[in-house]
Amino acid sequence: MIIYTYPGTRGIRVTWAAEELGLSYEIKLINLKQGEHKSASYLSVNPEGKIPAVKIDDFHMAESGAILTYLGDRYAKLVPAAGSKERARYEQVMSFLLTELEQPLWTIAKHKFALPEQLRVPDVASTAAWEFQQALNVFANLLGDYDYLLSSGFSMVDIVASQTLSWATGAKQPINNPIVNAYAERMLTRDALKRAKANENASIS
Ligand SMILES: N[C@@H](CCC(=O)N[C@@H](CS)C(=O)NCC(=O)O)C(=O)O
Repeated sequence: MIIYTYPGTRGIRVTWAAEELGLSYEIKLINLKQGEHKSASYLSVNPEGKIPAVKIDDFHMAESGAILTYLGDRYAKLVPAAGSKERARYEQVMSFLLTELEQPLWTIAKHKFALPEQLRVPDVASTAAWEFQQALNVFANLLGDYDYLLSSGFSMVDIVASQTLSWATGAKQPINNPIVNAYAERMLTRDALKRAKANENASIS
């Protein structure tokens, strides 16, 4: 598998998942800072011009959540069986993470640095910060006082959730719930994530 990624992006979700699954993979660095994600060659990999993407066998795939679910299904690990009750919960949580918890953070980032300057509306930041806190309350209820988001144990949704919580911390959005903070700390100190980060960083030099 080839993983198209850049350190400090959602690409780490895929590299982390590959490490958890014990897959061998090659990292192809797409330098966001130099605009490589909009180059013709990368647009042929992911027409969205976004990171991450993967090449598996003879096809390309984009969208971090979808890639994680696909890999889990393909290797029958870290994703509950299709059609099961646990899979229903998995799908619900994954959609919530990508469309509710992450989106306010992405709005803040887009209007701070990701959009072309003339399209940025800095005033949306306070509304997005409020939306993030609303979603965080929902997240805390979903987690309850369990170790993982699924009763069956660590899964791909824990990767997306904890990477999103770490993004929030980096974006200075407060997380005042000790159970959520302890959960994030446990997930973000997993060995597979350490290896994934080291591999991504090594690919830069
Ligand atoms: N929904 C996509 C979002 C991908 C995305 O926006 N990635 C960012 C980096 S974290 C990116 O490539 N940004 C460049 C841009 O939007 O031009 C996913 O989860 O994979």
